Amino acid sequence: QEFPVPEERPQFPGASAEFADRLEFIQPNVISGIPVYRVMDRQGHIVNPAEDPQLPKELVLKLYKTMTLLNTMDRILYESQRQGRISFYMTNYGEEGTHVGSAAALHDSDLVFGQYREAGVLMYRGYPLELFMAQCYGNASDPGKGRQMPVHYGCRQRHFVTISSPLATQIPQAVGAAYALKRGDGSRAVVCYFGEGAASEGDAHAGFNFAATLEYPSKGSAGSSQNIPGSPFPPKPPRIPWPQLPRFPRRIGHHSTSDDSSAYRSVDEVNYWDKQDHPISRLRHHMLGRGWWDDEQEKSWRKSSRRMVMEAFEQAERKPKPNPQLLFSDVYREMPPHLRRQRAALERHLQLYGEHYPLELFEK
Ligand SMILES: Cc1ncc(C[n+]2csc(CCOP(=O)(O)OP(=O)(O)O)c2C)c(N)n1
Repeated sequence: QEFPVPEERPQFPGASAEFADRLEFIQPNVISGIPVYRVMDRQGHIVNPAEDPQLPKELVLKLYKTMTLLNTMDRILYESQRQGRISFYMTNYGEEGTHVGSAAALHDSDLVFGQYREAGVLMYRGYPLELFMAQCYGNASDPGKGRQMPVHYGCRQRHFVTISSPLATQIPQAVGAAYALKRGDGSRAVVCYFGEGAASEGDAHAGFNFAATLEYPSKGSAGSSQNIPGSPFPPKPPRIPWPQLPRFPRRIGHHSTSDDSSAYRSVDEVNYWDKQDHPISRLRHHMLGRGWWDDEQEKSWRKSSRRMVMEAFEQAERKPKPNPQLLFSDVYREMPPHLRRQRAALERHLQLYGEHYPLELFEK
């Protein structure tokens, strides 16, 4: 590809890769690095008109609003953790585009298996800010009743399987679910997200093998400090078998609130992605260029989205925590004797020593 200005050349600090403006299968022995497919340049222009998906304005606005809302929610919740209001948090910075882009390619009934950094997919499906916040605060409105770490969202109605911490377990699970769906009427697809770190787990290889040998329509999406979407999923109609699709966003935030990523990657690299090639700014340029957005709308959306996030945040802070007895429910249909004993022991303990705990903050 020719570049009119040097700044437009591919700049992937720490890696060499060319841009490609067509999607095609590659032979690993004939190329030096995997080219990066892109439709839009940094200024928001469509590079090859033949590849323009011609998305309608309403959809583009929804993509943009979801990405920026996610960004705002991340900032508030990250700060909440730093202030000791919640125990832990993981931001989605830099990966917003892959979340909404992949979510928009799916049917809302397609099943999602995430890693832990895909809140944008759930947000795109309309998961309310109040429930994101309730989960992170582990309050009485949290559907998981406070029994999971923050960011371990799940929503049955939105077909988003609850996040589990052990890396890569979602991969064989997603493949198993895809097999079940294939044996059914085949009308739904499964998408599975994982990071390149998770892809080193044995579970990932087991999952890939089953997906390949049982011939699922499957798409893989790994996300990370270098992300690849990987998942059993075909895109919206017509459904085409789509194997692993690597995507290359950059995780701009630290891995989690327990991490300082400057210990293992350069700050310059992260700044480059944040300041020069951010998916949000690229889409904003595109919308401005099309006359679909202006500075006034940007200002008012920033203000109103921040207000929405702050309202949900204040509401989550005010809510009590779930009743501690709920700690023991929902794992088994019938509570086994050892859990009954533990629950009774907790009750006795709180009767005797309850004054030493902030029980007034919990639901009775
Ligand atoms: C089986 C297992 N080992 C280790 C961990 C601790 N751990 C949590 S996230 C993580 C890094 C995963 O990296 P990657 O998949 O690239 O995703 P990223 O967080 O960079 O987006 C590790 C080692 C874990 N959760 N599970």
